[in-house]
Amino acid sequence: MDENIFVSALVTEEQKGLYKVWTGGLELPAVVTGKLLGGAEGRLDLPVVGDEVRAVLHDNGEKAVIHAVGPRSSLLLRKGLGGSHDAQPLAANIAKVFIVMGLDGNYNIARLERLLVAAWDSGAAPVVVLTKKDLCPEAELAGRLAAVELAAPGAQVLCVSSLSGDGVAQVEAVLAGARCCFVGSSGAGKSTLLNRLAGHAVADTGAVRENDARGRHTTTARQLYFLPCGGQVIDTPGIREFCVEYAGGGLESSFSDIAALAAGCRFADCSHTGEPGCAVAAALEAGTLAPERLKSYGKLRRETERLERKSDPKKRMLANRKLRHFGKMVRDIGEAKRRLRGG
Ligand SMILES: Nc1nc2c(ncn2[C@@H]2O[C@H](COP(=O)(O)OP(=O)(O)O)[C@@H](O)[C@H]2O)c(=O)[nH]1
Ligand SMILES: [Mg+2]
Ligand SMILES: [Zn+2]
Repeated sequence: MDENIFVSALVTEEQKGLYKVWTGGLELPAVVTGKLLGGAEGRLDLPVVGDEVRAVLHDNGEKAVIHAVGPRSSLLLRKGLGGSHDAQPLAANIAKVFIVMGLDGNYNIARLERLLVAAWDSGAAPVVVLTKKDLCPEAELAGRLAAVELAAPGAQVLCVSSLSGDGVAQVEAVLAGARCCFVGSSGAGKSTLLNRLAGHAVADTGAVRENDARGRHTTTARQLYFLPCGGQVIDTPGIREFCVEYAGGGLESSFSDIAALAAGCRFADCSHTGEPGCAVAAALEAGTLAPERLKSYGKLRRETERLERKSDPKKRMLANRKLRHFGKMVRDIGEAKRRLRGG
């Protein structure tokens, strides 16, 4: 039997609950333990890119399982409309937040001010990086720089062209030896600057490749890059994409059997908790759906909804009511089966 030998590891990537961690000179795929997931009261209790975690290696050291998240020295959050409960963590343990803004049409002081608030809130030092210097007419540059410096007291302000390389050395000097995070709206030039700093293409650039046909972001991973200058950068995708889809779509795919049954329920929004004409309950009765299967689905759904509830008090109330019914139904069915078996 495997002994549980704990190692410390750095979280380098997060994509919908699947992680990568850096440990012992290797980057390994990682998941969190059920205990950590189940005990998490919200997204903030789960690993974030930049976190130091305690993990156990499995499969001859090819996979890691994360057992605990270490204390954070800083945490950058994107706060949602619902205030602090639906805050989305973007990066942990960063020394500096690079707020990237283009000197082209991307230039927007109001947005910069909001990002500065988030950066200061994180506990890390904000740095403003104005990109696309080559696209800014000489006559406008001084005025724009002055406006940015006025909006960003206490923050360093840098100006670069990732195309020509002008100003990149200053960015490297500020980055060197520090773990940083890039934030900024889509199209600001984050990935282009990152590629320039890396010396080769590590991140997708350009609006077209970041969006699928429906205009949604497809590059949803948060990822940490080790750069030749000795710095580390966590690139965050555009601001729009992050939401509580967390296990939502994946849950339906993993339980496509239940989803297929649910399609036959009389009510489109059937919660399978005793509504008339429920095809899921009928399948349970008929023995074509195993109660264990429904139970696992319920457990995972609870985990997803626990995250969602944080963001919406009304949803929270409804979810609690539904879950009570759901638990009771599973118990009742289990008891009925035991009675049938004569147990
Ligand atoms: N001319 C010019 N174009 C740039 C510069 N930086 C980025 N771009 C362009 O701006 C667009 C968006 O850049 P990207 O790095 O994908 O932005 P991101 O969404 O913040 O990662 C791309 O078409 C880049 O080629 C720059 O310094 N100069
Ligand atoms: Mg990008
Ligand atoms: Zn149903």
